[in-house]
Amino acid sequence: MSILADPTSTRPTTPASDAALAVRSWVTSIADLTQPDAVVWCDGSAEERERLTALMVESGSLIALDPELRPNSYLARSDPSDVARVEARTFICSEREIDAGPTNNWREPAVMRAELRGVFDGSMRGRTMYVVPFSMGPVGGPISQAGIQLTDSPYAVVSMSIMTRTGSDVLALIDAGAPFVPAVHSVGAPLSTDDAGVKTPDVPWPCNDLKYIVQLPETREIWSYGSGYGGNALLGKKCYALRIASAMARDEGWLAEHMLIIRATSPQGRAYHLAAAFPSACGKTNLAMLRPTIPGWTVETIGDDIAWMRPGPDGRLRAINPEAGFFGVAPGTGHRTNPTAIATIARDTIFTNVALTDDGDVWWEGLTDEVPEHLTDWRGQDWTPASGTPAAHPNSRFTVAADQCPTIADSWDDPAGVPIDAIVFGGRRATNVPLVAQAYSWEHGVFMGATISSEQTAAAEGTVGELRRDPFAMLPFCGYNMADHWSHWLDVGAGLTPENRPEIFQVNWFRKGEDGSYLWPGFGENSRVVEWIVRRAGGEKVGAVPSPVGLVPAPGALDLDGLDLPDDTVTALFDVDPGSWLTEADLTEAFFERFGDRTPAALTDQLDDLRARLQVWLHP
Ligand code: SAT
Ligand code: MN
Repeated sequence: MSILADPTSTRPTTPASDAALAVRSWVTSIADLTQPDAVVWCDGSAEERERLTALMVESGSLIALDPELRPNSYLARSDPSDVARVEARTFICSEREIDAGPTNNWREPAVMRAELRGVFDGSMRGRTMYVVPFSMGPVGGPISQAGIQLTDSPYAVVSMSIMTRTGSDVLALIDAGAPFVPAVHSVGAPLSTDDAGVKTPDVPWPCNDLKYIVQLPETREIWSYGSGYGGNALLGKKCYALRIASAMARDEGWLAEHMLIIRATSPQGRAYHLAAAFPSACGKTNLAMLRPTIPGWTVETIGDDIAWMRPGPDGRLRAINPEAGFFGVAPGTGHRTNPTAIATIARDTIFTNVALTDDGDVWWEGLTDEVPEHLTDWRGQDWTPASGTPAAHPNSRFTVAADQCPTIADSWDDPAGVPIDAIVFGGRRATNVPLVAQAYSWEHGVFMGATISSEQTAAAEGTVGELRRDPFAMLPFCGYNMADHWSHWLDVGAGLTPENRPEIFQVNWFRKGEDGSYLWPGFGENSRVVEWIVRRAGGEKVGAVPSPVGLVPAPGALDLDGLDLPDDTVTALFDVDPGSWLTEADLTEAFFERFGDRTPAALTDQLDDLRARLQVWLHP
């Protein structure tokens, strides 16, 4: 096999620079290791996407949906064993274990490299290796970064072309010397050839029971083996934009975060930008596509999953969405809960592991109130409402270009990013955490981010049981020691002047009353909270009063017009029970102790301050 002899190669045969030669020799070395039949350099064009899509339809990897109902859209069904990220097989391989920290799986780089050599040896035999140059963020932008994914999965190529900016312009940048992250991906299912030269038939979704999702943060490398799915295979997303980028950001003074970005514009025409981190299943995509219920406000989408933030030339923290598409969870996305998402996926969308309707469209639980009489479920089997199993896999997804979103902001792909006014941390808490609170300081805000949690047990009765901690909503995504991530946040804040430093807030849409029902209506009504947040962050005259856990809206400061919330519900939404919070403080202390002396003193000081405020609240 020779790269030069490959007839489909679009790569110039005479590299123009040392950088181009280095790229070529790296690609050759991986081809020598993995032994593909051919190497194809991808140019990111529409023709290329059509060609690969047609190839996958022909091979049975994609099912074309009815073009009248869902133009240019496809359904992929994964192997039933390959349906989600595999955290137990995700490794952070820093030289020293302490630098990966207690929340990551660590392996010594040399040991992991030897293991990877073994599994990648011949892993692409019988397949084509695609070379996919990609940019996270607008190509060549000041906050953007490049990568090259090598993969034997056409599904990964097409998905990467939706989720990132791919193609020849990125390769030109890399050839000119721009640094790039090398990312090698194989589904780990080589095709053998018999003595007569006949290849064993392929399956629609090749993968391997053995999986490796490996990040080497110090040498900025990604190796992924055995899975074709989502965050395991689309290496620009969690592997690069969070795990590798968080390590780059630590070294270079910026932030790579698991955050949505929105722009909220007031009736007076003032625009504010907000970045927000939530653990999964807390309505992140819904907030990114919020339809405000309060008159005169608009909310526009900039990103739904990842934010890269860097102090800009103007001294403000400027954020980009490094992705170019949405890889959203389908179940629960419906005409009632998120009509914007529904409009986004009306065409040109790849669906994975959703159900197929008899007329050639897609369906999942929560799409419509009415359940179809008959479907083909995500495994390809007949399904009726009596089947007793979900028709769509709970982690089934849509992959769609961001610019198809009707609420996408015109500034969403501004290479310079948008100036961030407010940073928000949320969790799913039935108790304790008020609907919204503003941090007293940047350090207090970092404390809020470091202690994000959801109740593990049924806590509706008003007890704080075990708290599942998900600091900064980065638990599976931080490419280095989580406690160092907190120190880094403290440093970034210290480097911003007070007038340029975003205000930090904590929200909780999920507080429950004594009867176990939600106190706050959520969804579009969250715009009321967004209004209070951005007006506070904008330094406008909107009231706040102190509580032990932060500044909460003064009576009347949160617009509740037309909501019909009883007074005692509003009181319950903001109730701070000192006894229960002191118990929570003990849990936080134990959590911080897991990180030993890496926990920054500023955060243990914040815990002391919180306890002191609670004592005053208890004994005024
Ligand atoms: O599979 S992804 O990592 O891309 C999405 C997710 O798990 O949140
Ligand atoms: Mn995510």
